[in-house]
Amino acid sequence: MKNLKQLFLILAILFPIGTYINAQYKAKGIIDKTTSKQQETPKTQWFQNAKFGLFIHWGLYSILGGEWNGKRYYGSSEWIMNRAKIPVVEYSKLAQQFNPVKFNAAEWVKIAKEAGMKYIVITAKHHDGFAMFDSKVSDFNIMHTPFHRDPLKELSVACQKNNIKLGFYYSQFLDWHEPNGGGNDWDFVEKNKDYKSYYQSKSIPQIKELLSNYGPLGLIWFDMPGGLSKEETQALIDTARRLQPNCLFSSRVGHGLGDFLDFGDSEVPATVIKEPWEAIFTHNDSWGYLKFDFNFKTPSEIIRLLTNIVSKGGNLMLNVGPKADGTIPEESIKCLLSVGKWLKINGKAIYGTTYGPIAPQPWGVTTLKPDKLFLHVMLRPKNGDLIVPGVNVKVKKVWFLSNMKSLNWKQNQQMLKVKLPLVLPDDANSVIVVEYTGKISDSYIDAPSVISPQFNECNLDVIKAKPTGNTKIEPITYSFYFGVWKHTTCATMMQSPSDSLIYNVEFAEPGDYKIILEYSCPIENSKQEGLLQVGGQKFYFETLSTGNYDVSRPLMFIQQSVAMITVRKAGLQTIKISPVNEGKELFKLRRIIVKPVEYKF
Ligand code: H79
Repeated sequence: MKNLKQLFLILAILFPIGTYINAQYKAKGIIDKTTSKQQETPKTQWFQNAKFGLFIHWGLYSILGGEWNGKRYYGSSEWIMNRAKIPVVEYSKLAQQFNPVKFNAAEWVKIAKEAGMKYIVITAKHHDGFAMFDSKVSDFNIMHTPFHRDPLKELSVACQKNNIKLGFYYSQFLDWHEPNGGGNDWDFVEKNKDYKSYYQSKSIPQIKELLSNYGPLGLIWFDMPGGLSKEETQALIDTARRLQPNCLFSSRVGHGLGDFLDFGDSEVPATVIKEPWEAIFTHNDSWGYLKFDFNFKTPSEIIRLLTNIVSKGGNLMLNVGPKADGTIPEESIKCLLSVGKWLKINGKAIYGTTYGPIAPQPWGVTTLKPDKLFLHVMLRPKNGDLIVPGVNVKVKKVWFLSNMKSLNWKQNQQMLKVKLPLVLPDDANSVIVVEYTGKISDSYIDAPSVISPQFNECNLDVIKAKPTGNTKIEPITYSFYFGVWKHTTCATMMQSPSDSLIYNVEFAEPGDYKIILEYSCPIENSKQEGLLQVGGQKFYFETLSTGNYDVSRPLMFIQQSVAMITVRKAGLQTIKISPVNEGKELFKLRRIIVKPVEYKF
């Protein structure tokens, strides 16, 4: 029963997202919805230009930091009440301890601003039901703590002063504190619950308070829909719109409604998306403060994550989990400020741009403004020749954004070659500006992946391949720690020799290359035979097991080297993968890695 309920919840949140992406992948391999929505709804304009926001998970769970009765709960710390099945009476007592005396709204906003973030979204009420604001609807709120201040009010003042948009996270259905709220089956009996009455008596009135008492809001970040029909959800949105017509609502309001798309937690869709969207990531693994979670991303990782998201047309909202004393973990502050330093220099290539019109290259990705193409160089080709295909406009000038230094370049039809210096200005991402005249088209966005010996390895994500037979290319979600989701896109369902995956690739230079498959394969599917074909050569291999996965065990990947080839002529080539025999799913293939092999004779 418990497992069933878990499954239901997972499906509730993941299915609509998965189906949405799948349908789009099938359509074209790229998500290409009309851009007219942007013109019809210019109220999303600020959001689409903003690119980088700060997410803050802060609540009573921050006091526990993942520890209850001496036990450490690894995973998302804001779920501790659910995980440890803490009774409402016990959990409510935490309110008597909540006193974040070091909280300083101006300081938080200053950090966000210096990080180059344009909006802040903070948890007004998470699933534990505790309101982090002055609520007349329920006493289970921050005014009934020793702190006795409204941090959301203080943040709204600081944000307005600093021209930062403010948004509130509000969990509209789950509420472990309330007999009629979703999710708490350890204090309350599920079948006795009246979700509608919960919406009427707490959820909707609190949303109204948030929209009425904190000045103009950028957005409400709804999470975990449930309990309402499409019509009822629309009615909720209409009510909210009457209070603040310009406030945006996240797609997790449910039923495909909302003003911008959010995918899964920590998910970046595999392709460009042309309508407003946002990826949410947390700085370490947990959303709320977790004492023993030190898996913080480095500034360089954040810069690259942000760049990749922006090159697909989206925003990154990066989360931090402040402690119960009101301070943001030092690791997060240092990282945010470093990213901000990079953005101060390179922000022109991020803010106000649109998705990159050129297929991702081994060196990096692109973003675009009407007269400028930005090359985000994350890896330097060994010979210093940066090759940019698909430049179907007239190039005027090429220079480094960081130091304005002009670069030597040549354009041969649609191929631009830029000569790079020996050392790039920035290890994480050196931005090159290509000034052009004309109108660049994105005809090269789906171009074949380039394999070049100028890079130690070239990644061929499966999204770039064509599935045949029953092969599917689909996003896969799995759990890392409890409540910590990971997402990837894999080729699946390859069960017979006619289910194949075909890559069109372009070898930039002749040479020798090693081909590696990165895949996941449960024990019972392992030891099946697969075949990789390239340039008329056949390479057989047997699959290895990476273990089974489920809601509590992560999907693991292995890299298996299966082929060694000699490419005699630069140009297009196909790589085909298929099962040798009829059987179970061969594997879940995430990508092919091609490594140049250098022989010294
Ligand atoms: O606020 C953060 C998370 O707490 C929240 N979204 C981000 C921004 C979130 N709430 N729920 N979920 C994400 C997805 C929950 C999935 C579940 Fe489960 C699957 C709930 C029950 C089954 C994870 C796995 C939690 C318990 C088992």
